[in-house]
Amino acid sequence: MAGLSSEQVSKFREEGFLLFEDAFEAVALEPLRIELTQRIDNWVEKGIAEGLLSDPLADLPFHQRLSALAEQLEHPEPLLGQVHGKLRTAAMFDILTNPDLLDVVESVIGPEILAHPQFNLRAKLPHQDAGVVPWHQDLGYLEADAEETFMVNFWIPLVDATPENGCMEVIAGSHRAPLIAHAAGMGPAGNFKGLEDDQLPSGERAMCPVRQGGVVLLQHKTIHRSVPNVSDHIRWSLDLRYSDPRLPTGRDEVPGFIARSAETPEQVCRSVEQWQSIVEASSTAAGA
Ligand SMILES: O=C(O)CCC(=O)C(=O)O
Repeated sequence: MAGLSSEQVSKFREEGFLLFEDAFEAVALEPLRIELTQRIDNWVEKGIAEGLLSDPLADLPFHQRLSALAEQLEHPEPLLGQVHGKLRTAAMFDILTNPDLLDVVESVIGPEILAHPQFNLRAKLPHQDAGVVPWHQDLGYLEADAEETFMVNFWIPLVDATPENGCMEVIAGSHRAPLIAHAAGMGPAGNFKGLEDDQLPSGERAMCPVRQGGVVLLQHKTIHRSVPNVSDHIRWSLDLRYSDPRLPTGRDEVPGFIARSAETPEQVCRSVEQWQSIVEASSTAAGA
């Protein structure tokens, strides 16, 4: 197991975040990019047939095509919705169970690992307020019973992330704060929960540019935000979380899946189909 060195684990525990370049092989992101391109192609084919679009812009690169397509559309939301949020697909499953990432988690919380139900794919379009996430703790988006659950949160760029294209910014040491009350209607578009300036603790504000294959590690009480994307391209990213399966996730209504376990290896989820059926079984049980 590679994972983090003991110095990196101490730094992560002490500062509440860690910038870790070359955490995994950047090529591992390629199947997801292919899957996303396929989803965009499928929607565009339908959009052209329905007269919503005229040009598929198929020659544009991954980091430019989606925003150029969105500009052609009167209502881009259905297209953007195809490549946003909680995609339970084969490529997403492969990233969530990437052994290099799980080794990082194991070096912090040990070998019992739940892929947490809260995860996101984000296409942060240039010059759009709606993608700018204000200062918050991830715990502010979860039930408070997860306050004592140590989470290892990965922020993973699918294109090199920079202050210009909207990378993450973190307040060092802010993970020592308790859960702070988050207000609705925050961020430049008023579409996120977040913290007011006078609620922010002092502490160094660290901008976190990171290349593909690198990650920003956060804890669930670490205060962080993403800055505006003022570049000419899309800042694609994933945010994934892991915790101990025996502890509350703060998302009781949606299950995660066991990604690694020394104690109960037979319970490890082995395929995207199994992941999908865990989620379906839980929503059927909730509706019963
Ligand atoms: O990717 C972003 O812009 C924000 C991500 C974030 O705040 C999070 O993962 O909690």
